[in-house]
Amino acid sequence: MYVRNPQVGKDGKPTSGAQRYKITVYTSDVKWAGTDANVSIELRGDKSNSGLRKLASSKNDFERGAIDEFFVEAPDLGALLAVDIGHDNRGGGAGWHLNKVCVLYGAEVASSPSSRDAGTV
Ligand SMILES: [Ca+2]
Repeated sequence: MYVRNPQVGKDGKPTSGAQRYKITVYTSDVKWAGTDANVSIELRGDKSNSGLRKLASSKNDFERGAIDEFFVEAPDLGALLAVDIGHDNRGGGAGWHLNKVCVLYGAEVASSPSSRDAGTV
């Protein structure tokens, strides 16, 4: 699943200067942890930030105990400083318990502190 932006060429590969960020989202394995709300992420680096990107796939993602992977293309953000993830509170039982989110880019992995309730974007 890809969240595309204009930095991506016709062949789906990043144009020069773009980076591909692999986002792995771990939903907690607790009651009512899953959500059907629209989940968005923003990656903030020391050079730039990605802007808000919707994370969605064709399947029912962000369910209890699930691990969902997404790719976000963005210009090189520099060193990743912060990852904001949240949802729009839509749908029944929108509340979402996020265990953690990992961002893989280049050779580096950034991981959030474990276990928290995801806020609303
Ligand atoms: Ca869902």
